[in-house]
Amino acid sequence: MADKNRFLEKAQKNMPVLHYRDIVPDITEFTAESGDSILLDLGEHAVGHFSFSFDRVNIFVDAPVRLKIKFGEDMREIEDDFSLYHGVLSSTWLQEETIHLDFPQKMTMPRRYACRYIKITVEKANRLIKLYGFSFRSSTSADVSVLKKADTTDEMLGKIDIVSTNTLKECMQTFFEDGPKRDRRLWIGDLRLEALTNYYTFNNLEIVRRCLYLFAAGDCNALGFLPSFVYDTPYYHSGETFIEDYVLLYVVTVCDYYEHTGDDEVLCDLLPLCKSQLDSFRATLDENLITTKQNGWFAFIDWCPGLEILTALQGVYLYTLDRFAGLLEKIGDEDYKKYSCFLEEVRFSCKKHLYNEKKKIFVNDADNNQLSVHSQVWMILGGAVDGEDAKEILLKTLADENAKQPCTPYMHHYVIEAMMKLGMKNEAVVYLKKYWGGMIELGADTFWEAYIPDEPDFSPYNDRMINSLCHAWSCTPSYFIRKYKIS
Ligand code: RAM
Repeated sequence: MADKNRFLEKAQKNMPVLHYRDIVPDITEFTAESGDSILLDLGEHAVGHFSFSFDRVNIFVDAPVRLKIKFGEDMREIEDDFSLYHGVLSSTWLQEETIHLDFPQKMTMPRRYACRYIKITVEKANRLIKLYGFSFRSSTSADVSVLKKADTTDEMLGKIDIVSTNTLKECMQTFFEDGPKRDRRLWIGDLRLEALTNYYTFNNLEIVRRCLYLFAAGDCNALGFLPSFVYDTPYYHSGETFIEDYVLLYVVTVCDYYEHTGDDEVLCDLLPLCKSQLDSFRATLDENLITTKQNGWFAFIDWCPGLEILTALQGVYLYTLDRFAGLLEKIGDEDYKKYSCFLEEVRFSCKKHLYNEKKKIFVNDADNNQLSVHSQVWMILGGAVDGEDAKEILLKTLADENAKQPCTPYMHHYVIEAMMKLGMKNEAVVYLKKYWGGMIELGADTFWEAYIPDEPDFSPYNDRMINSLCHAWSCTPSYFIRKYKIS
């Protein structure tokens, strides 16, 4: 409890400042009667509060006016009929309001929205009315004045970089949100990728520290694992979901932060927690040092339907052990021997139990012999295979129609990370341009939560309408472009 409070205090101390900007659409005034509608285009994706004024034209309003106001991250969302929504997440995320205005007034809508387009329909007005003074007050904790243009002459990469940094900017509020439309909370997997990209763009260190402490203050489950998300609005609440790979990636996020900042105070605060996460994970291993399915919680890896995750999860574990042992060695912590030894043992057992010698690929019984890009990528990142063998495995699986392929920018990030690790910079650039460039071709202002090029209606939640079109984990092209000096 003492630690929890101390961490929450530190999180509070690192509250980032929000920067506000008023965006005024081109249309200034709209005269309307029942049934009329107007479409406002902010010209960019924005997160914030919408306001407008309403008055009579000649005869006084006579009776309350009913407006339907819809906010869309893209035009498809504006055109969608939300009454047909049949997804698994709550329809209350869909951004549409019906409001009644009793008399002429300035209306500032109380809820925050994420949108580029706003459609106002006058559902019922007994007299001619006018709507005017449209304004959208946007917010972000990203300081855009520090952002430098990416050093690239490639037109598509330039566009991708702008859309990536916009995506990150929109998700940077008082903490790193996963998506400003939905779920509007702090998830570990998203945090890691946002923080990485932030180091190379806005470099706001406060927000990273704040997020690390918000998790450190979380309530662990019976096995000692951190929650995989926390809420912080309007007050702090530790999430009830526990995701195995996210627990590990928290440790990686601490390693990334220390690598970037050398901040001993934060490291000293969080080191015991990192050790406990790895130690708790170790308790899930069987006699062959392979992780086992846990009751009541799961691994995420990707939103790929029917994906078997065990090999990939084991790879995330290797990757984390590797990064953590490296960190401990660097700071002279004696425990580094323990984690490095363990890393070697687990790597060895992965090769023995998860690798198929005949097929020369990671396919095994533990994953019902399912072939996936995910397993190969994480085993490569975990160092279970290296060099030419690893390249071959990766390229072969990416080209295999029968293999499970990534469905989200989140997993595509790790494909590129694996390519970079193997020195496949050229392949990585082609891959990045093709995937993220595909969203650009489809008109993306910000990058999406899920995208499968040949399946425009793909949704992890059974209905595309609920997908987030500005999603934190898709912002990493800017990280790759800047870190690897892709020009
Ligand atoms: C969804 C969100 C979030 C992700 C989790 C696993 O709710 O898209 O970004 O981290 O899933």
